[in-house]
This record gives sequence, structure tokens and C-alpha cells, in this order.
Amino acid sequence: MTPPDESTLPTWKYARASRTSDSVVERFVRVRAATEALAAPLSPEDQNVQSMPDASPAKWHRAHTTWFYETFILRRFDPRYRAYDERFNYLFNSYYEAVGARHPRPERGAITRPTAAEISDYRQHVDEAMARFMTSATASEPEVAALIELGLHHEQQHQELLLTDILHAFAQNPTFPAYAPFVPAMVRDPAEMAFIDIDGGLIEIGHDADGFAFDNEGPRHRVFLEPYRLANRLISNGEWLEFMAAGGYREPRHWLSDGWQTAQREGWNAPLYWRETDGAWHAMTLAGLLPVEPNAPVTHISFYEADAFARWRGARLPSEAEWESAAAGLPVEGNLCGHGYLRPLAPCGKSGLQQMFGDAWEWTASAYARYPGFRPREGAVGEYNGKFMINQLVLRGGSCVTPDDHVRATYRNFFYPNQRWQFTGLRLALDAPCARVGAPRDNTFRNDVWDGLSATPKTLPCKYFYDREGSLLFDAICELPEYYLTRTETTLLKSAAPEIARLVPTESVLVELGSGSSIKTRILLDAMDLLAYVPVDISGDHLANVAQDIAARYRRLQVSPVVADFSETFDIPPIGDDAPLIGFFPGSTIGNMSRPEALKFLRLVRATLGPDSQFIIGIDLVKSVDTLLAAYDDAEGVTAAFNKNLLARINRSLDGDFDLSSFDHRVIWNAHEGRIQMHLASTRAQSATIAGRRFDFAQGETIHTENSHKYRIDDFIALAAEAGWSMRESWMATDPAFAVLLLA
Ligand code: AVI
Repeated sequence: MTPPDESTLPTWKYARASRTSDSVVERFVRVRAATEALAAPLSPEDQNVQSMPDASPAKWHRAHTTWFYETFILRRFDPRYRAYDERFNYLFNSYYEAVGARHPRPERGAITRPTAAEISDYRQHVDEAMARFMTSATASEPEVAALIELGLHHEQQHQELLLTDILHAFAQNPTFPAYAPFVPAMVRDPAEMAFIDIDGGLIEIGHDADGFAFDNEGPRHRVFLEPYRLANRLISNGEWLEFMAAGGYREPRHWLSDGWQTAQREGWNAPLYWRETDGAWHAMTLAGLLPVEPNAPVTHISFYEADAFARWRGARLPSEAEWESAAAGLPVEGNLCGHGYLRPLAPCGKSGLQQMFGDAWEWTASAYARYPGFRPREGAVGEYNGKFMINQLVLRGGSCVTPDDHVRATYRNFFYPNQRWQFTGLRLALDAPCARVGAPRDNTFRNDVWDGLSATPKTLPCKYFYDREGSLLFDAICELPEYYLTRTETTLLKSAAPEIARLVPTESVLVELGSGSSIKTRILLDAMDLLAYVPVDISGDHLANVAQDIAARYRRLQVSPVVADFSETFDIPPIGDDAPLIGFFPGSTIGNMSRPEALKFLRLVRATLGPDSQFIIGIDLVKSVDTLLAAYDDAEGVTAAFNKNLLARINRSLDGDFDLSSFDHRVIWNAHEGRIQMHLASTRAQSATIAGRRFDFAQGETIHTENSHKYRIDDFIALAAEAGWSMRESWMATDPAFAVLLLA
């Protein structure tokens, strides 16, 4: 990011504050000057205003930061110090019980005396005393030096508050005053939002050794993280507008109960400073009222709004440990206060994690709580952080008004979930696919492969076709001219969808088993008025991307993907109160099961979805052998590649050494069983080693990889009845023969 030319910078350039190599005296001078520079554009009247209880007058910030050095350093350690005015202890104590009574916070704006000019005198008095004191031996005693350091970082926090509080005050003014002139930024074409996979495991977070940190940042400790995905950038205003257009503020189902009540009570329908003027959204900024910039990050949203947005997008907020683990080691660079824009900007990078520091504080899902082993500091400054560890949420990363050298990866900001006047935004997170529900444990694939290749005849379970490559190859199969199943079923579904929509209750949850690319699902999603969509699939990687895509297309739909082997067991995440469940199992995937497996599966679905559920299922029917053989042995060789990908997958993930060129794709029609069988035939005598175990193949020996049963419709209805399903409606194609059934 290129900061604006220094010569054009207004006075807040001092917020680029200190270099750590500076002496404490130099840093003291710089931080104190930065506060005054930030207050300089404000008139005495501006400095006195308090527009709400959470905000404080600029004059109070200037005085309180001064009181801090006077109270915790000069009065305690400098015998020569004479207090400027004893009454100031009452006026400018913020919340320190140990230091005595104080003026009520909501009434700070009523204090017109001392004047802003008298506060300047007070600051000068304390600055001179501190300058003298800092050259003494006492000042370099560890306890005292630590307090001076704390005073500087405390003052930087108030520099940010001074700006957010004056913004709030100016936002109440119908003339929308500008605190500072608008600083143009490069026009940016931001990267698409994408999720970056981040490993889980036992990680460490928290501040450990060198450099300053607040007490709440430590001790460093271990945290276990499941693998997760973090969005590459912050959520933009444009995306927020989509949320609003989709009824985000009108739909209680996206919201936490407390959040919904707060939003109703406060009448929220947009971020805090937004207003619709002449049909376009504008936002109050430190440069006055400006049109909302679609690519810039959304800010001035509460935790409740951030959380509702994340749910609406089928995602979640990251935990603070997830955020910190991702941020650790990144340079602390970004659109911070010293750049002088004083507003969040569109990201400028194209790859990797962007906007981790600066622009907007990122709401996390983490409660602001003590880290294991946390001890507040000794004495009155022990009240600094620890006593606020209740009912607040942690924010990470700093904002466009955070002093440049103030933030770090371990920094824990915290606010109540309803507060909106800080520069608060959000970044989405997702559970990574390997956080599986009922999916194979690590050794299951290896054991299944070993077992299958030890059997006679050799066999491999067809469910392992569908890794990322296999899923993509299957999508390609569905496009083949010979593979009639997808086209025929799609046509049937299109004509059946309006009727299905009438036959199932509105606000149902569609549970798709083996959702793959969810292409056919969209026919139903377009026609039905659904509450949620639960795609269940074994291919976690593919599932996460597909779910995200569906969530982006159907903004009103809650999308809750489940990674599971649905042929064994699966759980439906709790959604709504007793929302009716509608199973969807298209593609004749049931044909890939043996008859006993199909019966078991139909019973499992009945038991999992419940007695009031319905089930939409696609069944491929018996037809001419030529049509069938062509469908599974296409001219382009896509099905052959799909079949062989099973061996490639074993090579990739089980350290196998199959020679793919020595296996042929073979397809036969087994008339007795009524099924197409796929095999891989060894073209020569050979062996392959898989996860350290060797398997021999004779020339011509096959591995049986898949069955695809073709039903007669009456046989299938009888099978479904055995599992407790009865036929409610059917839609049939004759050439090629295929059926879509609605079971109940
Ligand atoms: C997923 N399943 C229904 C497909 C089928 O037709 O049995 C898998 C497939 N195998 C080869 N081509 C397609």
C-alpha cells in the first residue's frame, strides 16, 4: 500500500508515531504530539461534545491520557511533582476504582470547564514533569519503565477513540462536517473473495517475550485448532448491500436471538453511519458524507450484524485463535492511521491473506476471556483489562484509525456485541472439510483398499471415486452424449419441480445425499421455497466450494454442508424448529449399491429424516444393453479416466505405485444381477505396492470397481416399501427409461 505523499498529509501524520529503536523520551514526545495533532482540526466546541455515553469528548481524551501519567507515575514516583489541579483526579479518572471516585461517564460532555485551552496547559505541565522525570534513575526501574510504556500505549488507544468519537459526534450533525479533507486512494479492483485452507493442530497463541503487550495478550499458551478456512479479505460494502437486498435485516433466522432483539429495538437496517440519500447509500466518514464505496470493507457493524451476515453466507466468524494463527508471521502492514486515508479501502493485493492489519477491526467469535494463567498487573493498573473480561467479544487486526505501531498479531481489542461506532468489520471463516462428520478416519481408506485387493476377485469400493479429481471427472461424464442419465433426469426434474414444490411444505429443509456439484439441485432450489439446504457428501473439498457457491447464489437459503459417508450414517445439523426434511438422492446413485445395501440405505434415510419426511429419488431403469454399455464406455474415454483415477488416487494418497498405463477400463452387462459392472483389467503380470504392502496382479486379472444396477420400476417400489417408504408421485421418461419418484 502506498501512503499519500508526506507533503500533502494533514496533521495526523504523527500517528505514524514511534520507531521501537527510539528512546523512551523520544517516543513519549512523539506519542504526546500525535494526540495533539489529532485534536488540532477540532474547535473548542468540537472538543467538548459527547454524542453518546460510549463516546467521550476529545478534550476529555486529551486530559485523561495526561491524568494517567500524573496518577500512575508522577504522583507515585516523583517526589518533586506538584499536581496541576487536585480536582482533575475526579474529572479525568476513567474507571479505576482503586484511584477513587469519578465523574459519571455519560456526563463527560457537560464539563465545559476546564476549557480546551486549560487542558493544553495541563498537558504541558505534565509533559514537562515527565520530561524531567524520565531522565531520573527511578524512571528506568523496571516497574516504572513498564508503566511509562503502558501510558504510551494507553494514549495510542485514546488516539483511535478520539477519532471514532468525533466521527460519531459529527454524524449527528445535519451538515455532516468533515474532520479532515478526503485523501484520494488508488482505484482498486479487489480480488474475488476466496477461502484459504489453514492447517489445524496444536498451535500457540498469545504474546510471549520481547516488545510491549497488554496483560490480556498473555500468557502464550497452546490451543487446538481443527483445520479451517479463512477468507482472503474483509467483507465489502458491496457484499453488505447484497445482504441488505436479500432481506438480511428483516429475516430473524440469520440472527442470534439477542442480536435480533437489539436490531429490532434499535431499528437497524444498515451499518451505523449509512443513510440513503437521493436513492443511493451514503456513509458518514471522517471526510464528511460520501457515497458508499462498494469495494471497500464494510465497517461500523456490530458483532450481531457480522454474525448474521456470516450465517446468511453459510459461513461463520473465525475464532481469535484461528485469526492469530493465520496472522502470525505476517508483516504488520496495512491501511492504518498513519497512511492518512482515515477510511477503510478496497484491498490492493491479488493473492494470499489481505487486510489482516488495518482497515477494520475484525469481529471474532471468541468471548473476551482470560487466557490460561492470566494474571492482571499488580496495583491499580491491574484494572486496565482484566475486569472487562465478561460479555464482550474479541476483535483483531486494527483499523484505518489505529496508530501504525500500536497493533500486532496478538493484540486483543474487545467491545460489546451491540457496539457499532468503532471501525468494525468482518472476515468469514469456514470449517475445513477434513473436520468430518462420520467420514472415514485416516486409515479407513488404506484398510478398505488393502482388504479389497486381498479379496478374490479383487475389488475396490466405488465411493472412493469421488476425490476432487474424481468429482470433476464425474461432472464431465454427465456432459457426455452417451451418458443419458443426467440429461434425462434433468429434463424430468424440470417438469416435476413445480409439482414437487406444491407437494412438499414450504420452509422445508432439502437434504441432498451425495450432492457432488449440486447442479441438479438448483432446479429444485429455483422452484421450491426452502428454509435450508444440507448437502451431504464424502468429498469434503469439493463440498465446501460447492456449498459456498450455492450460498452465494441463493442468499436467502441457509446452506449447511455435512461431510459424511451417507451410506453408513450421517447427522443433520439442527435447523429451525421441526422444519420438515426432504431427502434428495438424484442420479440413480442408489444403483451403485447392492440390493441389501440399497434396502439398508433406504431404511437409514427413513430413520434419519424421520417419519414425516419425503424423499425425491432418481432411478435408472433397464434398457437396451447397447445404450447401457455406451454410457459407461464413452468414445472420449472420460469414464475410463474416471475409473483409473481410483488407482491414481491410491498412488497420490496412499503412497501407491500403480502403473496406470497397464490397466484397461472394462465394462460388462451382468444380466443375471441386472447391472453394469466396471472393472480395471491388468494388461500384464505386475505388482503394486500400496502404503508399504505389495499386491500381485496376473495378466487379465481385474479389479471390480463399480456396479450400476438398473431397476424395473415395480421392483424398486417394492424395495422402497420394504424400507417403509410409499410412492406419492412419479415422473417417468421412456426412451431412455428413467424415473424420478417422490416417496413419503
Ligand atoms: C454416480 N453413479 C450413479 C454413476 C453411475 O451411473 O453409476 C457413476 C458412474 N460410473 C460411471 N459412470 C458414471
